[in-house]
Amino acid sequence: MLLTEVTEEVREALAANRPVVALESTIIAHGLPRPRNLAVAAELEGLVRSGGAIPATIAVIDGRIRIGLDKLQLERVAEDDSVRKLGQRDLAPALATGASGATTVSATAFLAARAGIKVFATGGLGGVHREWTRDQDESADLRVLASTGITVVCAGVKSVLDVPATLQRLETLGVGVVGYRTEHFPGFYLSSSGQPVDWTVHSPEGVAEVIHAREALGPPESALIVANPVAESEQLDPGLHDRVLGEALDECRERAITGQSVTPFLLDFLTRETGGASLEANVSAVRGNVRLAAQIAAAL
Ligand code: PSU
Ligand code: MN
Repeated sequence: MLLTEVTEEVREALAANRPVVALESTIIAHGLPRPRNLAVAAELEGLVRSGGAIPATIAVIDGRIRIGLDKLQLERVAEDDSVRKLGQRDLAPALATGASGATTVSATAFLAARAGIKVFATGGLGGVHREWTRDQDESADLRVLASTGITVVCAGVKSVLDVPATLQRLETLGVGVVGYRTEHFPGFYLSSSGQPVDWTVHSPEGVAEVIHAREALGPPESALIVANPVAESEQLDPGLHDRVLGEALDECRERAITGQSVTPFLLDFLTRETGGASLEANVSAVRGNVRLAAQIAAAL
């Protein structure tokens, strides 16, 4: 692929049909505070390895797509202020201008699928924002997941969003959703969003069966979301969540924050105003997703 560098380790694993898990980089650059972000990024790669798979963290560095990052590149993503947030539509201008950027779910899913990676882990997906009847804001994650045959392990969609509206959009777009050991769609920081899921699987092998059945129907044209809740013992206190999220949404509106800045602003506000509790719930959710993604990749 033009302008793409795949690390030798990832290339060899893919060629030998060994398990590989793609990881996004926006969560590192724009979703978690420094210096914790770099520690988490390294920890996540370690979790993929202990699960018997090869991690492929994806980013754009100096105008080149990187599938798999070395230590210095991971540090760049975590620490360099000039690292932008790149959705799928931003890839071409970033490559053409030699920019560096962290890839969101949309850009990561797109690049991972093109590289032949079948499983991808993140925290919470983007989706339809609250008050979308007034301010239209729907993450590009949804459109790309509608047209990319990859499996995404996540703790649902970020709870700052309109979860029922996002689930409706996923249905319309033909994106598969299965709950992992749950009958409820997870709520990112919370174990449950309160919304039901239609399908539940109980093991990594069970998810692999769903993936094989999808492939038997023809090359998958849309994504499969494996919705994996954060453990109840590690979730954010639901009362605290609702109160601080209300304040965060008010502040976002008052300061007229829009577009790509909304999600990082809300996540950062929650981290500060919950005294770091939302950050711990976020990290716990991502850890669980990365572990499960490695097991699914191995089961395939
Ligand atoms: N999950 C996290 N933290 C994050 C994100 C996901 O735990 O920061 C990022 C993902 O990269 C996702 C993006 O694609 O937030 C959504 O941003 P937006 O709403 O602007 O599309
Ligand atoms: Mn958005």
